[in-house]
Amino acid sequence: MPVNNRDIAEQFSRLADLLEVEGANPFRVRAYRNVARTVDSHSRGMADMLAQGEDLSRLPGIGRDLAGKIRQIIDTGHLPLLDEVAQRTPPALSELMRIEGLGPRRMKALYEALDIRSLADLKQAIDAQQVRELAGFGAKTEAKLSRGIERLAGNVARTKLIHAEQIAIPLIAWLKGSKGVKAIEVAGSFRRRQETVGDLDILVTARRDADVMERFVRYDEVDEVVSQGKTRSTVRLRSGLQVDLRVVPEVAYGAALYYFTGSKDHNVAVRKLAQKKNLKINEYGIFKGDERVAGRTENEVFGSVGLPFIPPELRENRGEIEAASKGKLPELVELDDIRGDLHAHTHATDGHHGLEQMARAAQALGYEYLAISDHSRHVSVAHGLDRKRLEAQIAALDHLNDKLDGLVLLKSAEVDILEDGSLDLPDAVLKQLDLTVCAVHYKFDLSRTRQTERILRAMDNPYFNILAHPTGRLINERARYEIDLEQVMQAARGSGCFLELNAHPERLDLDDAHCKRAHEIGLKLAISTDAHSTSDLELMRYGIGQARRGWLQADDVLNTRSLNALKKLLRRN
Ligand code: DGT
Ligand code: CA
Ligand code: CA
Repeated sequence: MPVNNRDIAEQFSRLADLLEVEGANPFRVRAYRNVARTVDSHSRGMADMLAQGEDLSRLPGIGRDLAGKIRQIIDTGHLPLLDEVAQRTPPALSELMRIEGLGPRRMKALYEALDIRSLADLKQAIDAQQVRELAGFGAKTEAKLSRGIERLAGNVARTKLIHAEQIAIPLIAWLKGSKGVKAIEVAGSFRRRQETVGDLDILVTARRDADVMERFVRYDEVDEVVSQGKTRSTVRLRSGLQVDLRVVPEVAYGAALYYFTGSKDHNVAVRKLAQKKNLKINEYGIFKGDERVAGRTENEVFGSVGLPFIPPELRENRGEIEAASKGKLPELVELDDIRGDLHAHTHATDGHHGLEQMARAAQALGYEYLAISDHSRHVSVAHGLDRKRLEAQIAALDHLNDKLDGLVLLKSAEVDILEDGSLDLPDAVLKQLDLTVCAVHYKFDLSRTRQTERILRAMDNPYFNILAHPTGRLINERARYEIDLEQVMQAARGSGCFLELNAHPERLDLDDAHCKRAHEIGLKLAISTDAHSTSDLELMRYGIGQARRGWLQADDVLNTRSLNALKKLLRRN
């Protein structure tokens, strides 16, 4: 991997930090910081420039000596001076310096006032509330350092996509309020619709005189401005989510959008393709030699390497580049393809709304059908349905269906799969339903073999249709239970059962890789919201995002079918 400008800049700013803690000459410290800034914001890669025989010492603020140091980094990946300085700094100090929010000045104060020499020292001082007492610190800084330590340890959960979206939408609206903003888009894992995101990567094109950067750092939710520059700034919001904003020229917008959408693995693979054509792809454009040959749109980027547009959700280097080059990209399922929802609750069990309200919400979405699938008894929700109550609901559904226009409410139930693999309602009532949604809600800790057998056994019941949230995971909260999903998927396909892709953003269960596997073996999935309220029905789009990441086409998805076709598919022989 060629060394990029960001890596070079990071080494110089680390060097500056360490020297500052040592109390080195402030001019020298500033000189290194300047190099970091110059390199980071330079529009061309230092490595490329060197390769083309250009003289780096002609860059502003970079003399012979500094140009030589840049060359060392490019040649060896290391800056010997940094290694040397890091060696004589107490090792814990240079580790501590990696904590976000802990700059050299604060580091020095902690070192001198509280003799903090290690992460453990710092944690202890924070717990004892000593840090907030230091001049220039305060409780807020103390809390920030505490978060920084967690983040360093990798303990901070990634942000669920839905939360990231709730944060991104008002932020984008705020940025659009800046005069001179033209295009604006969130790239990164957010655009790829990954179930969680590490940070937000926002790209903007703007008129020269736009004040978008100033506006960004002034945003009400900003907790800390991590860095601010003309073309790139980073802030940490109160929620803890970090946001990068980059202002890019219009001629390079497509290249930047492409680059920062990632994923990194995908980018690397496409860059290799480009190299074979003697082209260079980076965030500034597509270059033939020194000439920018493309980069205004993403289509131009793909076109230049002879590929069709690859949807962001597929850009994970999981075969999409090969598929694209053979003209075999899947035609991914879209929200518009969805004709109904096969998993929803009412206040008969743990939902918030009644049958009619749910029906009206489904009509508003233009659905042809909505399955009402309230819980059976075993699950620990209040008032799980027994046979008698379910039969009463069935009667109510018949009655309501007579009145409804355009929408059919399907009779269903979310039936517990008991520990021995039997279902929680008698066949005599199950056979009155249009479909069952069957699920594991307890005994998550069975061995893999027993959990798998439990589910296989449940699928032997002729009234079993769809396995709901097949792994039981809750994102960031509960790991999946042990289960041989491959075996379960094969068995489902063999016996006319289906698996659910639960669209709820806390679940997204199946995950993308398992969706892709289902697609490969020809097992159809239901994308279902598991709605507990009318507004939950709108969570479908998260399921669609995950389905697209899993290469699913409309054909792979049960609920893209007309009611008649669906009923045929649900009939097991
Ligand atoms: P995240 O934030 O962890 O959920 O994941 P991403 O994919 O948003 O990653 P992030 O924010 O670190 O970077 C955004 C995109 O920028 C990433 O998807 C690809 C691109 N990128 C970042 N670093 C590199 C790199 O070293 N090489 C290449 N080729 N691309 C990179
Ligand atoms: Ca990101
Ligand atoms: Ca980022």
